[in-house]
Amino acid sequence: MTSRSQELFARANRLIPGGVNSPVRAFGSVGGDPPFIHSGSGSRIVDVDGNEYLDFIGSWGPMILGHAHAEVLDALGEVMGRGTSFGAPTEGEVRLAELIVDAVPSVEMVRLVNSGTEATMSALRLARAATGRDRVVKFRGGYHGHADAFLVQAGSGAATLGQPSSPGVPAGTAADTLVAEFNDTDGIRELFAEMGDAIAAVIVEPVSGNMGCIAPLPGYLETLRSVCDEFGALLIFDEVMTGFRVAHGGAQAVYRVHPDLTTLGKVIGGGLPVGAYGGRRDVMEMVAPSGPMYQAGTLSGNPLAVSAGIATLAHLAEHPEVYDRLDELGRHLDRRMGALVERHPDRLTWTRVGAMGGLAFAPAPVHGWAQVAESDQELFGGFFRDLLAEGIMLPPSCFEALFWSAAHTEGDMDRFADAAERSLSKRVSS
Ligand code: KE4
Repeated sequence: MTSRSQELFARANRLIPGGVNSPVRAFGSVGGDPPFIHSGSGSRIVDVDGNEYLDFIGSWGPMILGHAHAEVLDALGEVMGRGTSFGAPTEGEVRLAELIVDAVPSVEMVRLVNSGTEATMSALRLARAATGRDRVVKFRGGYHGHADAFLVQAGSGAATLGQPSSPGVPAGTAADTLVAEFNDTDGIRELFAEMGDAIAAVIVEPVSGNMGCIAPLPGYLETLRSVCDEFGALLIFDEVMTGFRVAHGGAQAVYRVHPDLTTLGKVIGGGLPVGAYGGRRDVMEMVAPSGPMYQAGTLSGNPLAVSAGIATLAHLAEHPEVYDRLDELGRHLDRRMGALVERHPDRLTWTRVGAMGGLAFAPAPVHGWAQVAESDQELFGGFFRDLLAEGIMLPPSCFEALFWSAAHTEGDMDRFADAAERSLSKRVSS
């Protein structure tokens, strides 16, 4: 019997490349057809055939309060009755900017855009404008959205396609993108010694969430800060994923290293399309119309989108205990995943920072792409399908992180861990 999802996927494939509007959703690296989702509530999503899933994608990070949170829905309802977009400044944009500036330690001024890609693309242009230099350093397996400059040795969906560098990126653009290894302090120092005077910026996910979940080694972020200071480059923390997720102030609050610019997305839109870039006032004032660096957007700061972001960030600001709860759930998962790794030490590694985690199908230690690239993708595919069959939706790629929300429970974590144990005991001879 063809399910409604399969019927929709067949229709979608005739109209939309790969049947999806973002590659990783197509289940390309895990096999099978993706269920089409009809609704979500709390930690659950339901597909168009009525199948319910315990959700660890959380829309790839935004749904930190859980799906269909009442305060977010109420905010949307209150705004949409007054119109959805004006192309003129609105009060909500100011409120969202205040919530971001109040929370993120290094952000003095912020510009709202529509996606994480727009945020990182704009931050890079700003760093180039501020320094008069062209080169940017990113890290193998780092993913910063799909702007040309970043699709060089990228992580996330680009990695699953086995082509971390995309066709269509001009050679000249790729030549200005230098690729280093995450957590390799000697490597970054050597790179700067060789060409530091030509480097406009280093862009880094302070916790790498697009090649699983990889934490910075002690002192690593401080090294990035010091080499940028020594050579006059800007340090950009891409906190699109970690912002408001690993802590209210993001990874920069956890590791106490302040970048010059920060990019944000996901949680700050509460599930609607909002991105942002911000940081030092002297740098941000170069952005048009206050300065010469041009960046614009028809729907930037859209009143409907910012209302969901305001509701989400206001809730997080008013209820700091949410982060204690997210961490409590994470510690519960640490205990269960730790026991799993102990049973299969040569096959698995578990890492968690705040409310994001990653089960790498590679032996510890996993500090960067070199180890992640050795992941057993076939084993992950079977593991993913086993859990899906038990009604647990993981991110459909071994190069992604898991996300949970304040709506998840210890029971949800146990359900995931129990299913993981069953799958691995079936698939891995210990
Ligand atoms: P968007 O353009 O997708 O809003 O944001 C791009 C981006 C930038 N920086 C970081 C650190 C990110 O993780 C992302 C997007 N993350 C992926 C998931 N790993 C989005 C999922 C998808 O591409 O469908």
